[in-house]
Amino acid sequence: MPAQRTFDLVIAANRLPVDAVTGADGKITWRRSPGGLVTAMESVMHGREGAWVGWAGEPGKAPRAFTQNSMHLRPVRLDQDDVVDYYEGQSNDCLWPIYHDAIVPAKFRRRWRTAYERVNTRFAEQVAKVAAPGATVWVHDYQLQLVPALLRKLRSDVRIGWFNHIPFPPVELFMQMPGREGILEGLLGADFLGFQRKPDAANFLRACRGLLDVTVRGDVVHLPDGRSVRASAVPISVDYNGLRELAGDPAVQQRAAEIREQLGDPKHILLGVDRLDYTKGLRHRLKAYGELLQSGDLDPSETVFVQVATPSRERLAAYRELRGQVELEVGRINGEHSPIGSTALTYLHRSFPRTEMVALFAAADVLIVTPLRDGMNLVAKEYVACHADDGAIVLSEFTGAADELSRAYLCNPHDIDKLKQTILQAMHDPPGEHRRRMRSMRRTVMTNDVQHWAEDFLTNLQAAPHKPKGHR
Ligand code: ADQ
Repeated sequence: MPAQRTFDLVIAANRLPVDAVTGADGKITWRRSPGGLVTAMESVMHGREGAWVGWAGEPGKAPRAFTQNSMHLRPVRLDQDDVVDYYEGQSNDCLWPIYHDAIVPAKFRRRWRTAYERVNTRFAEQVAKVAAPGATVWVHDYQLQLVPALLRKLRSDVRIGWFNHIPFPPVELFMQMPGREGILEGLLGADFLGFQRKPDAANFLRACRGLLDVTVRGDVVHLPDGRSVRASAVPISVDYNGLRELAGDPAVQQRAAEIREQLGDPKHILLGVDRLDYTKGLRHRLKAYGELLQSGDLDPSETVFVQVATPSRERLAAYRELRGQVELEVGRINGEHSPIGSTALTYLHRSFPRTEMVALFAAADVLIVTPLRDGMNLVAKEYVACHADDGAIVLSEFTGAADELSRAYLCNPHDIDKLKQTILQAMHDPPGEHRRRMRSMRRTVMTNDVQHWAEDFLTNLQAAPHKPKGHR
């Protein structure tokens, strides 16, 4: 048997960065998934031997390992039971709601926890096989919180970092979770833990102090075995240059003009882009828009609202229910307010190619982002990258993005009256005000782009448990 190839940098994430495409002849090829994470990883992989360990997206036997764009991709097997219990159950019906303020109640099942441990062990074993001596391992997100400690047991020589793409909950909520200490201990197998916002890191440190026999000093957890783990904020961002280039492409600009025309050349285009998830505040947004039409503050012959709602987790009851509620409300708004021959609200429940998304961003006058809780929200940063001096963002205070994009029109989506006022202000402020706000936000996204984020994370990981020199 040939010796196993090993790599200096290993990424572990629930999903591989590629999607399987079955051709007419039944042959499977792999297409790079769109999105910032893949771009960021490509930039840090540059000139390094890198591997990515993750699920290929279909239950059953895992495809063989393969290389794509000089990255070694190693699929992890998930059986149907694993998909139901580890992925849909523990990850998305327990951890996801607890980590998002319990907007819907979390469910706790012992079977799900067992599956979570089983699948995390499988990930750790695969990483241990492909990591070179002394390799850097970067584990992603809430699905893999046990991997750091499991991996450390197998490979004490590697340097382990973990990044949480979603919020980390306040300790009062975190405490509800059966097996809560196990999660903290799992994470503390890492050398460095990265969070989207400072309050997320603070919540994690508080949970460690309250629930474990450890000492916490500043942002470092000191363990009884002498190891120390640092937890800090490293906010994720978008591929600013890539998006700018696309937005400047004449074909994309032409498409943006076409979109405006197809929408009837309205005075104002409002846009929402979200996964259809209860954390994103879609119902609050639709309520505000419906009331603005009802009161006559918005005229549907002058204003249209485009809501892109990407299908998401449709096997879970909470998501099916939300879809029903949203679609009922869309129908009601259009039934009551659409002029003959056009719609007050264009609802698009599907995925779009990157170029179409950029054209939509470019065409929209106001982006409306109203999550009740969101780790970061990349859509807001993407919109900034796609606009030169025009445009405006209504942005929920409960997103990670609000920390950096403080010149957006910030709002509390629970306060429908204020949300309505904020939408109107964002629409009607003079161009000079839009320009000042967008310029300031553009500078922020340009300097803190996704490549910067990835480098920042790895610098923190190398220096841990110390702060890198000259670091904030
Ligand atoms: P998400 O909850 O998925 O991410 P977000 O950050 O907004 O949320 O990213 C969504 C991405 O999907 C964006 O790049 C967007 O352009 C794209 N997208 C959305 N709808 C689409 C459609 N219909 N067609 C094509 N593309 C579409 C999680 C956390 C966030 C955190 C990110 C990254 O919940 O808080 O910002 O990870 O860490």
